[in-house]
Amino acid sequence: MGITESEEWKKLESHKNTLEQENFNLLNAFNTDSERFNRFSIEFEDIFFDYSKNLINSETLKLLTDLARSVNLHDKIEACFSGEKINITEDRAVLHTALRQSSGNPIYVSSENVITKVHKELDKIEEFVESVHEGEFVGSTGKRFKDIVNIGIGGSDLGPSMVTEALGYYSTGHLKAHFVSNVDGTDIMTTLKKLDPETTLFIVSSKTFTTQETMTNAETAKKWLLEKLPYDENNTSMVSNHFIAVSTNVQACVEFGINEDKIFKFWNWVGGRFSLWSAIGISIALIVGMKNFRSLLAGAEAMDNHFRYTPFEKNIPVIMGLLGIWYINFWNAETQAVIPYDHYLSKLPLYLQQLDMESNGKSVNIDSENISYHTAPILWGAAGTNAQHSFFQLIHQSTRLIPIDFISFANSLHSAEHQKILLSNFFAQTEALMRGKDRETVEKELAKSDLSKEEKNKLIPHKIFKGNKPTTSILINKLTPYTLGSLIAMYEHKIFVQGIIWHINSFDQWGVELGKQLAKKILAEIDSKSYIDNHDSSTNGLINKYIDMQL
Ligand code: G6Q
Repeated sequence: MGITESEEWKKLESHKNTLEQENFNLLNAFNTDSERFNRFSIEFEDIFFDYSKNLINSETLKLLTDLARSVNLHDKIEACFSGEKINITEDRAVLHTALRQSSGNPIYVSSENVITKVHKELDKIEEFVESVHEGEFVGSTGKRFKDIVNIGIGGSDLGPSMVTEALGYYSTGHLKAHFVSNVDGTDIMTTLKKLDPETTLFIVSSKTFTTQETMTNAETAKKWLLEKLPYDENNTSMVSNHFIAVSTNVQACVEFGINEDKIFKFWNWVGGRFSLWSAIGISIALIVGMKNFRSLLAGAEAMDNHFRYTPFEKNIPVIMGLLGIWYINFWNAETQAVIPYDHYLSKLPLYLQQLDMESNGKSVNIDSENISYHTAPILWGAAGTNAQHSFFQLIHQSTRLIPIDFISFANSLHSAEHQKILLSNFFAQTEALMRGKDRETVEKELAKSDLSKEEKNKLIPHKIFKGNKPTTSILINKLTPYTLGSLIAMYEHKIFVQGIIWHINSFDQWGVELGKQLAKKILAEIDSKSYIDNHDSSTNGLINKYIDMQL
């Protein structure tokens, strides 16, 4: 029996209909229940999670947690944490949580204790970071590194680039980070222009070390380096002094010219989009130092323990996941917005797009059957308050239902004066989205204007805000490596919860794999320089136009 036929699902459907028939209104819900805020908020360490401005009541929460129990969510969480091969289509364990486990308690995958490997690799990263910071490991001409360039894409780029930016305040000041991901030559060329080869360290980050974009960019960087630096007999020291790699494919790294001791490993039980906690995060460690990197891991570990051991009703990722299910499957919400009111977190929506949509953008369940219900939301967002001056119009006044996560920090890293203004916007928006503005208020506002009655009547509907728009507020004490670690892990687990309820494999990405194969065939055809006729007429026509257009 599929989830949509279950008793728990059906009860939620009829409960949603009841709420709709009763015209459930958030403002009324607050007015008639003085405990609503306390009932629907959770405090975990420095994170305050207020979900009281959502279209729910106590019955909703009960029915949603019943749904979670009906799919044995608790056992599924345990299976994941203990290293069961829950990524069934790739026959892999899913153990990004092991990457931040500080205790030595063993976790076995194919009878190997992964925790020993994780701790050993972390120590190796630490030693390397120190050797760069101390000026022991230097460029081939003996100069200290000033810039690092992470060459990677997708999971080997988005996490490190988001976190490096988010933790910019905590930079040790030794190095400046650059990220090159796109195969569009503009990305690497504009980056190289800013760099001095003598003081640049490239990090080739690729789980497979075969990804077209990454390998193309890495080769271009190597060529640039060899052209710019004084010639060395066999070029060995130049490549090995300026390139390190993070990969599961050691042999390919060696073939590229990277010294084996400068290859940082991770393992196939770490999914790309969950890999920032592994050596893929070496650029983070190089920028903020190992102490801060370990603190990032500790924050994530704290969230792991909260997720694993807290009853569903007080469990932030479980509640987040269930709220998403509620809106997507029962209220037909197509999208989910995430608005960080913190400039450092500007890239968070981009990062979460991959995490959520690549994990749960599926239409076949783990029994290999097609499913009829929607899964991952279309996730989008941008930093507040900038977003208020652009797409908030649609959130306030369009016909769409858009649940939003508002994220902010009580204490600024820079200016308390600015923070007050920022946070007053953060609070005002969720209140306004809930309250709306009724006809009476608009009429009062227009009372003193010179407009005629007819003109006023025409204008009034445009100025009315229906309100009753759901939001969740995540207010955190301060942006630190630790709280950021917790925040990211919180979203990882939210996605896990939803994947379990939807009965899908959140840990494969065949859609992305397809993209990796498709272009290769056409590249070979383009290289042949003759007209193409073996595709559909549009694809043939476009490729041939491109051949004609080449200067
Ligand atoms: C992430 C995806 C994908 C992957 C990139 C890069 O979960 O699998 O985004 O990270 O395609 O792959 P490589 O690290 O193998 O270069």
